[in-house]
Amino acid sequence: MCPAPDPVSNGNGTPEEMIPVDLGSAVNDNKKMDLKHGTKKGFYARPSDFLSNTSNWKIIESTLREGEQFANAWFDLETKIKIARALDDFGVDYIELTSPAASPESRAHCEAICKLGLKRSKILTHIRCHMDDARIAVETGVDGVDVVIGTSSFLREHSHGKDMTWITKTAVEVIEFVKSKGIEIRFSSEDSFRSDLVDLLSIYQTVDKVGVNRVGVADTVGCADPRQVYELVRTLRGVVHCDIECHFHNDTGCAIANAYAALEAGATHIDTSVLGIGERNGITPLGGLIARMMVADPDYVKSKYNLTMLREVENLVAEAVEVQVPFNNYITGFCAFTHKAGIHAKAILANPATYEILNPADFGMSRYVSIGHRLTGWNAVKSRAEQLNLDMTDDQIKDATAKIKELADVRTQSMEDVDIILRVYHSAILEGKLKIGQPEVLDRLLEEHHESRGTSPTRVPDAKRQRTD
Ligand code: HCA
Ligand code: CU
Repeated sequence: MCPAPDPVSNGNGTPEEMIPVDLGSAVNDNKKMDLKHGTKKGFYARPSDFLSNTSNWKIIESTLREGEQFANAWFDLETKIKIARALDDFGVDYIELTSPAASPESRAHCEAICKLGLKRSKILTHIRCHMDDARIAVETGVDGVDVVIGTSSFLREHSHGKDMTWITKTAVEVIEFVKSKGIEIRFSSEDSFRSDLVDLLSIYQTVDKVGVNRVGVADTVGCADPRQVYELVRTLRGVVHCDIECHFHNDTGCAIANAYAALEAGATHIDTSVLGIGERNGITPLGGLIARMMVADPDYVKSKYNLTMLREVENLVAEAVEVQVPFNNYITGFCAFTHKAGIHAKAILANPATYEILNPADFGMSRYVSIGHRLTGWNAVKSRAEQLNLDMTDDQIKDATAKIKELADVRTQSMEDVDIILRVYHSAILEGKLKIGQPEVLDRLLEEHHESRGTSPTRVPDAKRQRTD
Protein backbone atom coordinates (compact mmCIF):
# COMPACT_ATOMS: atom_id res chain seq x y z
CA MET A 1 0.00 0.00 0.00
CA CYS A 2 1.35 3.45 -0.86
CA PRO A 3 1.40 5.73 2.18
CA ALA A 4 0.07 9.23 1.57
CA PRO A 5 -0.33 12.24 3.82
CA ASP A 6 -3.81 13.21 4.85
CA PRO A 7 -3.94 16.99 4.81
CA VAL A 8 -5.83 18.72 7.60
CA SER A 9 -9.14 19.16 5.96
CA ASN A 10 -12.53 20.65 6.63
CA GLY A 11 -14.17 17.76 4.82
CA ASN A 12 -14.14 19.62 1.57
CA GLY A 13 -10.51 18.88 0.89
CA THR A 14 -9.64 22.35 2.10
CA PRO A 15 -7.55 23.34 5.12
CA GLU A 16 -9.39 25.15 7.88
CA GLU A 17 -7.59 28.46 7.60
CA MET A 18 -8.74 29.05 4.03
CA ILE A 19 -11.65 31.18 2.97
CA PRO A 20 -13.58 30.58 -0.19
CA VAL A 21 -13.35 33.74 -2.25
CA ASP A 22 -16.73 35.10 -3.06
CA LEU A 23 -15.96 37.30 -6.01
CA GLY A 24 -19.43 38.76 -5.82
CA SER A 25 -18.43 40.60 -2.68
CA ALA A 26 -14.79 41.09 -3.42
CA VAL A 27 -14.79 42.30 -6.99
CA ASN A 28 -16.69 45.32 -8.09
CA ASP A 29 -19.51 44.57 -10.46
CA ASN A 30 -18.14 45.90 -13.70
CA LYS A 31 -15.05 43.73 -13.28
CA LYS A 32 -17.03 40.61 -12.46
CA MET A 33 -17.68 39.70 -16.09
CA ASP A 34 -14.09 40.23 -17.08
CA LEU A 35 -12.34 37.43 -15.28
CA LYS A 36 -10.58 35.97 -18.28
CA HIS A 37 -8.46 32.93 -17.56
CA GLY A 38 -7.47 32.41 -21.15
CA THR A 39 -8.07 33.65 -24.61
CA LYS A 40 -10.34 31.87 -27.04
CA LYS A 41 -7.41 30.20 -28.73
CA GLY A 42 -5.26 29.93 -25.62
CA PHE A 43 -2.04 31.69 -24.75
CA TYR A 44 0.43 29.74 -26.77
CA ALA A 45 -1.37 28.92 -30.00
CA ARG A 46 0.81 29.57 -33.00
CA PRO A 47 -1.54 30.49 -35.83
CA SER A 48 0.79 29.33 -38.58
CA ASP A 49 1.60 25.95 -37.03
CA PHE A 50 -0.03 23.58 -39.52
CA LEU A 51 1.25 20.44 -37.75
CA SER A 52 -0.26 21.20 -34.36
CA ASN A 53 -3.26 19.24 -33.13
CA THR A 54 -3.57 21.01 -29.80
CA SER A 55 -7.09 22.06 -30.84
CA ASN A 56 -8.12 18.65 -32.12
CA TRP A 57 -7.11 15.57 -30.17
CA LYS A 58 -8.58 12.55 -28.42
CA ILE A 59 -8.09 10.74 -25.14
CA ILE A 60 -7.43 7.02 -24.90
CA GLU A 61 -8.10 6.47 -21.20
CA SER A 62 -6.12 3.52 -19.91
CA THR A 63 -6.91 3.44 -16.18
CA LEU A 64 -8.51 0.04 -16.76
CA ARG A 65 -5.43 -1.26 -18.59
CA GLU A 66 -2.22 0.65 -17.81
CA GLY A 67 -3.79 1.62 -14.47
CA GLU A 68 -4.36 -2.03 -13.62
CA GLN A 69 -0.57 -2.36 -13.80
CA PHE A 70 -0.22 0.12 -10.89
CA ALA A 71 1.27 -1.52 -7.80
CA ASN A 72 -1.86 -1.02 -5.67
CA ALA A 73 -4.48 -1.76 -8.31
CA TRP A 74 -6.88 -4.67 -8.15
CA PHE A 75 -10.25 -3.91 -9.68
CA ASP A 76 -13.25 -6.18 -9.37
CA LEU A 77 -15.95 -5.97 -12.02
CA GLU A 78 -18.16 -3.65 -10.00
CA THR A 79 -15.30 -1.18 -9.57
CA LYS A 80 -14.34 -1.39 -13.23
CA ILE A 81 -17.93 -0.67 -14.23
CA LYS A 82 -18.09 2.35 -11.90
CA ILE A 83 -14.84 3.71 -13.31
CA ALA A 84 -15.90 3.04 -16.91
CA ARG A 85 -19.23 4.81 -16.39
CA ALA A 86 -17.54 7.77 -14.71
CA LEU A 87 -15.02 8.06 -17.55
CA ASP A 88 -17.88 7.89 -20.03
CA ASP A 89 -19.70 10.67 -18.16
CA PHE A 90 -16.50 12.68 -18.24
CA GLY A 91 -16.48 12.08 -21.99
CA VAL A 92 -13.20 10.34 -22.74
CA ASP A 93 -13.07 9.22 -26.36
CA TYR A 94 -11.84 5.69 -25.67
CA ILE A 95 -11.54 3.40 -22.67
CA GLU A 96 -8.76 0.85 -22.95
CA LEU A 97 -9.16 -2.45 -21.09
CA THR A 98 -6.73 -5.13 -20.00
CA SER A 99 -6.23 -7.93 -22.50
CA PRO A 100 -8.93 -10.61 -22.36
CA ALA A 101 -6.09 -13.08 -22.85
CA ALA A 102 -4.60 -12.07 -19.49
CA SER A 103 -6.97 -14.18 -17.35
CA PRO A 104 -10.52 -15.59 -17.45
CA GLU A 105 -11.75 -12.75 -15.20
CA SER A 106 -10.14 -10.13 -17.43
CA ARG A 107 -11.99 -11.60 -20.38
CA ALA A 108 -15.30 -11.67 -18.51
CA HIS A 109 -14.80 -8.05 -17.39
CA CYS A 110 -14.01 -6.96 -20.92
CA GLU A 111 -17.16 -8.61 -22.25
CA ALA A 112 -19.28 -7.11 -19.48
CA ILE A 113 -17.98 -3.57 -20.06
CA CYS A 114 -18.61 -3.86 -23.80
CA LYS A 115 -22.24 -4.69 -22.99
CA LEU A 116 -22.75 -1.55 -20.88
CA GLY A 117 -23.62 0.49 -23.95
CA LEU A 118 -21.64 3.54 -22.85
CA LYS A 119 -22.80 6.85 -24.30
CA ARG A 120 -19.61 8.45 -25.54
CA SER A 121 -16.56 6.27 -24.99
CA LYS A 122 -15.55 3.52 -27.40
CA ILE A 123 -14.08 0.39 -25.83
CA LEU A 124 -10.65 -0.90 -26.75
CA THR A 125 -8.65 -3.78 -25.50
CA HIS A 126 -4.89 -4.00 -25.44
CA ILE A 127 -3.13 -7.15 -26.65
CA ARG A 128 0.27 -8.54 -27.52
CA CYS A 129 1.05 -8.74 -31.21
CA HIS A 130 -0.05 -12.31 -31.53
CA MET A 131 -2.83 -14.06 -33.41
CA ASP A 132 -3.88 -16.06 -30.32
CA ASP A 133 -4.60 -12.83 -28.42
CA ALA A 134 -6.22 -11.21 -31.45
CA ARG A 135 -8.66 -14.10 -31.88
CA ILE A 136 -9.80 -13.77 -28.27
CA ALA A 137 -9.98 -9.96 -28.41
CA VAL A 138 -12.30 -9.74 -31.43
CA GLU A 139 -14.80 -12.06 -29.74
CA THR A 140 -15.34 -9.78 -26.73
CA GLY A 141 -17.43 -7.09 -28.40
CA VAL A 142 -14.81 -4.33 -28.29
CA ASP A 143 -14.85 -1.41 -30.75
CA GLY A 144 -11.15 -1.72 -31.36
CA VAL A 145 -7.92 -3.47 -30.50
CA ASP A 146 -4.62 -1.87 -29.48
CA VAL A 147 -1.73 -4.12 -30.43
CA VAL A 148 1.75 -3.65 -29.00
CA ILE A 149 5.14 -5.28 -29.37
CA GLY A 150 8.60 -4.24 -28.22
CA THR A 151 10.86 -2.97 -30.96
CA SER A 152 13.91 -1.77 -29.01
CA SER A 153 16.96 -4.01 -28.96
CA PHE A 154 16.48 -4.35 -25.17
CA LEU A 155 13.06 -5.87 -25.58
CA ARG A 156 13.83 -7.82 -28.73
CA GLU A 157 16.81 -9.49 -27.07
CA HIS A 158 15.68 -9.77 -23.46
CA SER A 159 11.86 -9.90 -23.65
CA HIS A 160 10.21 -11.62 -26.63
CA GLY A 161 13.32 -12.58 -28.64
CA LYS A 162 11.83 -11.83 -32.07
CA ASP A 163 13.50 -9.90 -34.91
CA MET A 164 12.00 -7.08 -36.97
CA THR A 165 11.09 -9.41 -39.84
CA TRP A 166 8.99 -11.61 -37.54
CA ILE A 167 7.46 -8.55 -35.85
CA THR A 168 6.47 -6.97 -39.17
CA LYS A 169 5.01 -10.18 -40.61
CA THR A 170 2.99 -10.91 -37.46
CA ALA A 171 1.82 -7.31 -37.17
CA VAL A 172 0.45 -7.37 -40.71
CA GLU A 173 -1.30 -10.68 -40.05
CA VAL A 174 -2.91 -9.42 -36.82
CA ILE A 175 -3.94 -6.10 -38.39
CA GLU A 176 -5.56 -7.75 -41.40
CA PHE A 177 -7.39 -10.19 -39.16
CA VAL A 178 -8.76 -7.53 -36.79
CA LYS A 179 -9.73 -5.30 -39.72
CA SER A 180 -11.59 -8.17 -41.31
CA LYS A 181 -13.85 -8.16 -38.24
CA GLY A 182 -14.80 -4.54 -38.93
CA ILE A 183 -13.28 -3.05 -35.79
CA GLU A 184 -10.53 -0.49 -35.21
CA ILE A 185 -6.92 -1.54 -34.96
CA ARG A 186 -3.85 0.26 -33.67
CA PHE A 187 -0.25 -0.93 -33.87
CA SER A 188 2.26 0.35 -31.33
CA SER A 189 5.95 -0.20 -30.79
CA GLU A 190 6.86 -0.60 -27.14
CA ASP A 191 9.98 1.33 -26.07
CA SER A 192 9.85 3.44 -29.25
CA PHE A 193 12.42 5.96 -28.05
CA ARG A 194 15.10 3.32 -27.61
CA SER A 195 14.25 1.64 -30.91
CA ASP A 196 16.18 2.08 -34.12
CA LEU A 197 14.58 4.96 -36.08
CA VAL A 198 14.81 3.17 -39.43
CA ASP A 199 13.21 0.03 -37.96
CA LEU A 200 10.45 2.12 -36.43
CA LEU A 201 9.61 4.18 -39.49
CA SER A 202 9.64 1.18 -41.77
CA ILE A 203 7.28 -0.87 -39.60
CA TYR A 204 4.93 2.09 -39.15
CA GLN A 205 4.94 2.63 -42.91
CA THR A 206 4.16 -1.02 -43.55
CA VAL A 207 1.25 -1.16 -41.10
CA ASP A 208 -0.07 2.15 -42.43
CA LYS A 209 -0.18 0.65 -45.92
CA VAL A 210 -2.22 -2.34 -44.70
CA GLY A 211 -4.76 0.07 -43.24
CA VAL A 212 -4.12 0.35 -39.51
CA ASN A 213 -6.28 3.08 -37.90
CA ARG A 214 -3.51 4.38 -35.66
CA VAL A 215 0.13 3.81 -35.04
CA GLY A 216 1.33 4.19 -31.47
CA VAL A 217 4.51 5.68 -30.09
CA ALA A 218 5.27 4.50 -26.55
CA ASP A 219 7.84 5.94 -24.17
CA THR A 220 7.73 2.78 -22.09
CA VAL A 221 10.57 3.70 -19.75
CA GLY A 222 9.89 7.45 -19.50
CA CYS A 223 13.22 8.42 -21.03
CA ALA A 224 12.03 10.85 -23.72
CA ASP A 225 12.02 14.62 -23.45
CA PRO A 226 9.62 16.98 -25.26
CA ARG A 227 12.13 17.84 -27.97
CA GLN A 228 12.79 14.20 -28.81
CA VAL A 229 9.06 13.57 -28.83
CA TYR A 230 8.43 16.51 -31.13
CA GLU A 231 11.09 15.35 -33.55
CA LEU A 232 9.98 11.72 -33.66
CA VAL A 233 6.29 12.49 -34.04
CA ARG A 234 6.93 15.16 -36.66
CA THR A 235 9.03 12.71 -38.66
CA LEU A 236 6.38 10.04 -38.30
CA ARG A 237 3.67 12.50 -39.37
CA GLY A 238 5.52 12.83 -42.66
CA VAL A 239 5.67 9.06 -43.15
CA VAL A 240 2.18 7.72 -42.31
CA HIS A 241 -1.34 8.80 -43.20
CA CYS A 242 -3.13 7.18 -40.26
CA ASP A 243 -3.70 8.69 -36.81
CA ILE A 244 -0.84 8.79 -34.29
CA GLU A 245 -1.35 7.75 -30.68
CA CYS A 246 1.23 8.50 -27.98
CA HIS A 247 1.86 6.91 -24.60
CA PHE A 248 4.23 8.49 -22.11
CA HIS A 249 5.56 7.13 -18.85
CA ASN A 250 6.41 9.62 -16.15
CA ASP A 251 9.65 8.26 -14.67
CA THR A 252 11.47 11.53 -15.30
CA GLY A 253 8.52 13.89 -14.98
CA CYS A 254 7.92 14.64 -18.66
CA ALA A 255 4.68 12.73 -19.28
CA ILE A 256 2.42 15.76 -19.65
CA ALA A 257 4.95 17.91 -21.49
CA ASN A 258 5.69 15.02 -23.84
CA ALA A 259 2.00 14.58 -24.58
CA TYR A 260 1.74 18.26 -25.39
CA ALA A 261 4.83 18.16 -27.61
CA ALA A 262 3.40 15.13 -29.41
CA LEU A 263 0.16 16.97 -30.16
CA GLU A 264 2.11 19.98 -31.36
CA ALA A 265 3.97 17.69 -33.75
CA GLY A 266 0.77 16.18 -35.17
CA ALA A 267 -0.18 13.32 -32.84
CA THR A 268 -3.94 12.76 -32.65
CA HIS A 269 -4.51 10.59 -29.57
CA ILE A 270 -2.97 10.68 -26.07
CA ASP A 271 -3.04 7.82 -23.57
CA THR A 272 -3.91 8.81 -20.01
CA SER A 273 -4.87 7.24 -16.73
CA VAL A 274 -6.71 8.77 -13.79
CA LEU A 275 -4.12 10.26 -11.39
CA GLY A 276 -1.51 8.87 -13.80
CA ILE A 277 -1.58 5.38 -12.28
CA GLY A 278 0.32 2.66 -14.13
CA GLU A 279 3.55 0.68 -14.12
CA ARG A 280 6.09 2.20 -11.72
CA ASN A 281 5.09 5.86 -11.27
CA GLY A 282 2.67 5.75 -14.16
CA ILE A 283 1.77 7.75 -17.27
CA THR A 284 0.27 11.08 -18.34
CA PRO A 285 -2.49 11.82 -15.81
CA LEU A 286 -5.93 12.61 -17.20
CA GLY A 287 -6.33 15.71 -15.00
CA GLY A 288 -2.84 16.98 -15.79
CA LEU A 289 -3.39 16.63 -19.51
CA ILE A 290 -6.71 18.43 -19.23
CA ALA A 291 -5.06 21.26 -17.28
CA ARG A 292 -2.37 21.62 -19.92
CA MET A 293 -4.81 21.50 -22.84
CA MET A 294 -7.18 24.03 -21.22
CA VAL A 295 -4.41 26.57 -21.61
CA ALA A 296 -3.93 25.68 -25.27
CA ASP A 297 -7.59 25.74 -26.29
CA PRO A 298 -10.17 26.09 -23.52
CA ASP A 299 -13.12 26.08 -25.91
CA TYR A 300 -12.16 22.74 -27.40
CA VAL A 301 -11.64 21.11 -24.01
CA LYS A 302 -14.84 22.55 -22.53
CA SER A 303 -16.89 21.53 -25.53
CA LYS A 304 -15.75 17.91 -25.36
CA TYR A 305 -15.33 17.01 -21.72
CA ASN A 306 -17.55 17.22 -18.68
CA LEU A 307 -14.91 18.86 -16.54
CA THR A 308 -16.87 18.98 -13.31
CA MET A 309 -16.70 15.16 -13.29
CA LEU A 310 -12.92 15.18 -12.92
CA ARG A 311 -12.89 15.29 -9.14
CA GLU A 312 -15.42 12.48 -8.89
CA VAL A 313 -13.47 10.23 -11.27
CA GLU A 314 -10.25 10.89 -9.38
CA ASN A 315 -11.83 10.23 -5.99
CA LEU A 316 -13.30 7.00 -7.30
CA VAL A 317 -9.96 5.75 -8.57
CA ALA A 318 -8.02 7.01 -5.53
CA GLU A 319 -10.37 5.07 -3.29
CA ALA A 320 -10.21 1.96 -5.48
CA VAL A 321 -6.41 1.84 -5.35
CA GLU A 322 -6.19 3.11 -1.77
CA VAL A 323 -4.20 6.29 -2.29
CA GLN A 324 -4.92 9.94 -1.52
CA VAL A 325 -5.29 12.49 -4.29
CA PRO A 326 -1.89 14.23 -4.07
CA PHE A 327 -1.86 17.61 -2.29
CA ASN A 328 -0.36 19.24 -5.38
CA ASN A 329 -2.52 17.47 -7.93
CA TYR A 330 -3.42 19.38 -11.08
CA ILE A 331 -6.82 21.08 -10.67
CA THR A 332 -8.10 18.97 -7.75
CA GLY A 333 -5.17 19.07 -5.31
CA PHE A 334 -6.33 20.71 -2.06
CA CYS A 335 -4.18 23.79 -2.69
CA ALA A 336 -4.56 24.02 -6.49
CA PHE A 337 -6.63 27.20 -6.24
CA THR A 338 -5.47 28.54 -2.87
CA HIS A 339 -3.71 31.89 -2.79
CA LYS A 340 -1.62 32.87 0.17
CA ALA A 341 0.80 35.78 -0.02
CA GLY A 342 -0.80 39.18 0.59
CA ILE A 343 0.36 40.45 -2.80
CA HIS A 344 -1.25 37.48 -4.55
CA ALA A 345 -4.44 37.71 -2.51
CA LYS A 346 -4.87 41.39 -3.34
CA ALA A 347 -4.51 40.81 -7.07
CA ILE A 348 -6.71 37.70 -7.03
CA LEU A 349 -9.47 39.65 -5.33
CA ALA A 350 -9.24 42.32 -8.03
CA ASN A 351 -9.10 39.82 -10.91
CA PRO A 352 -8.35 36.09 -10.46
CA ALA A 353 -6.64 35.84 -13.84
CA THR A 354 -3.70 37.74 -12.33
CA TYR A 355 -2.47 34.60 -10.58
CA GLU A 356 -4.56 31.82 -12.12
CA ILE A 357 -4.17 30.26 -15.53
CA LEU A 358 -7.15 27.99 -14.91
CA ASN A 359 -10.56 29.00 -13.60
CA PRO A 360 -11.60 26.72 -10.72
CA ALA A 361 -15.26 27.22 -11.62
CA ASP A 362 -14.69 25.38 -14.92
CA PHE A 363 -14.02 22.26 -12.86
CA GLY A 364 -16.62 22.83 -10.16
CA MET A 365 -13.83 23.80 -7.78
CA SER A 366 -13.58 26.82 -5.46
CA ARG A 367 -10.94 29.46 -5.13
CA TYR A 368 -9.55 30.08 -1.65
CA VAL A 369 -7.53 32.81 -0.06
CA SER A 370 -5.56 31.79 2.97
CA ILE A 371 -5.44 34.68 5.44
CA GLY A 372 -4.43 33.54 8.92
CA HIS A 373 -0.69 33.62 8.33
CA ARG A 374 2.25 36.01 8.64
CA LEU A 375 2.33 36.72 4.88
CA THR A 376 -1.25 37.95 4.82
CA GLY A 377 -2.30 41.40 3.64
CA TRP A 378 -5.07 43.78 4.53
CA ASN A 379 -6.92 43.36 1.22
CA ALA A 380 -7.51 39.68 1.94
CA VAL A 381 -8.56 40.49 5.50
CA LYS A 382 -10.93 43.16 4.19
CA SER A 383 -12.59 40.63 1.92
CA ARG A 384 -13.13 38.35 4.92
CA ALA A 385 -14.59 41.23 6.97
CA GLU A 386 -16.98 41.92 4.10
CA GLN A 387 -18.01 38.27 4.03
CA LEU A 388 -18.74 38.53 7.75
CA ASN A 389 -20.75 41.73 7.13
CA LEU A 390 -18.48 43.75 9.40
CA ASP A 391 -18.47 47.38 8.43
CA MET A 392 -14.87 48.52 8.97
CA THR A 393 -12.76 51.34 7.53
CA ASP A 394 -9.54 50.55 5.68
CA ASP A 395 -7.51 51.91 8.61
CA GLN A 396 -9.36 49.64 11.03
CA ILE A 397 -8.79 46.67 8.71
CA LYS A 398 -5.09 47.50 8.52
CA ASP A 399 -4.95 47.72 12.31
CA ALA A 400 -6.70 44.34 12.73
CA THR A 401 -4.41 42.86 10.05
CA ALA A 402 -1.37 43.92 12.07
CA LYS A 403 -2.76 41.93 15.00
CA ILE A 404 -3.44 38.88 12.79
CA LYS A 405 0.14 39.00 11.47
CA GLU A 406 1.55 39.43 14.97
CA LEU A 407 -0.36 36.40 16.26
CA ALA A 408 0.40 34.40 13.10
CA ASP A 409 4.09 34.93 13.81
CA VAL A 410 3.52 32.78 16.89
CA ARG A 411 1.32 30.16 15.21
CA THR A 412 -0.88 29.92 12.11
CA GLN A 413 -4.33 31.33 12.82
CA SER A 414 -7.30 29.22 11.84
CA MET A 415 -10.22 30.79 10.03
CA GLU A 416 -12.06 30.79 13.32
CA ASP A 417 -9.19 32.65 15.04
CA VAL A 418 -9.21 35.29 12.31
CA ASP A 419 -12.97 35.66 12.54
CA ILE A 420 -12.77 36.14 16.33
CA ILE A 421 -10.14 38.87 15.95
CA LEU A 422 -12.30 40.67 13.40
CA ARG A 423 -15.53 40.34 15.35
CA VAL A 424 -13.97 41.38 18.67
CA TYR A 425 -12.22 44.30 16.95
CA HIS A 426 -15.42 45.41 15.23
CA SER A 427 -17.67 45.31 18.28
CA ALA A 428 -15.05 46.96 20.51
CA ILE A 429 -14.82 49.86 18.06
CA LEU A 430 -18.61 50.17 17.96
CA GLU A 431 -18.82 50.11 21.75
CA GLY A 432 -16.06 52.71 22.04
CA LYS A 433 -13.76 50.28 23.88
CA LEU A 434 -11.03 50.36 21.24
CA LYS A 435 -9.32 52.87 18.99
CA ILE A 436 -6.94 52.34 16.10
CA GLY A 437 -3.37 51.73 17.29
CA GLN A 438 -4.14 50.14 20.68
CA PRO A 439 -2.77 46.59 20.29
CA GLU A 440 -2.58 45.97 24.08
CA VAL A 441 -6.25 46.87 24.51
CA LEU A 442 -7.13 44.48 21.70
CA ASP A 443 -5.04 41.76 23.39
CA ARG A 444 -7.00 42.25 26.62
CA LEU A 445 -10.34 42.14 24.79
CA LEU A 446 -9.32 38.95 22.99
CA GLU A 447 -8.24 37.39 26.31
CA GLU A 448 -11.61 38.31 27.84
CA HIS A 449 -13.41 36.83 24.86
CA HIS A 450 -11.53 33.54 25.18
CA GLU A 451 -11.96 33.44 28.97
CA SER A 452 -15.72 33.82 28.62
CA ARG A 453 -15.73 30.84 26.25
CA GLY A 454 -13.13 28.74 28.00
CA THR A 455 -10.91 28.71 24.90
CA SER A 456 -7.23 29.64 24.66
CA PRO A 457 -6.00 32.62 22.66
CA THR A 458 -2.62 32.80 20.91
CA ARG A 459 -0.28 34.74 23.21
CA VAL A 460 2.58 36.77 21.83
CA PRO A 461 5.69 36.05 23.94
CA ASP A 462 6.98 39.14 25.76
CA ALA A 463 10.34 38.99 24.01
CA LYS A 464 8.63 39.15 20.67
CA ARG A 465 6.36 41.97 21.71
CA GLN A 466 9.29 44.11 22.88
CA ARG A 467 11.01 43.60 19.58
CA THR A 468 8.00 44.60 17.50
CA ASP A 469 6.64 47.41 19.69
C1 HCA B 1 3.77 -1.92 -21.02
C2 HCA B 1 3.19 -1.64 -22.37
C3 HCA B 1 2.88 -0.23 -22.66
C4 HCA B 1 2.16 -0.19 -24.00
C5 HCA B 1 1.92 1.11 -24.60
C6 HCA B 1 1.18 1.06 -25.90
C7 HCA B 1 4.15 0.64 -22.71
O1 HCA B 1 4.91 -1.59 -20.76
O2 HCA B 1 3.07 -2.49 -20.19
O3 HCA B 1 0.41 0.14 -26.12
O4 HCA B 1 1.40 1.96 -26.72
O5 HCA B 1 4.32 1.52 -21.87
O6 HCA B 1 4.95 0.38 -23.59
O7 HCA B 1 2.04 0.32 -21.66
CU1 CU C 1 2.72 1.91 -20.51
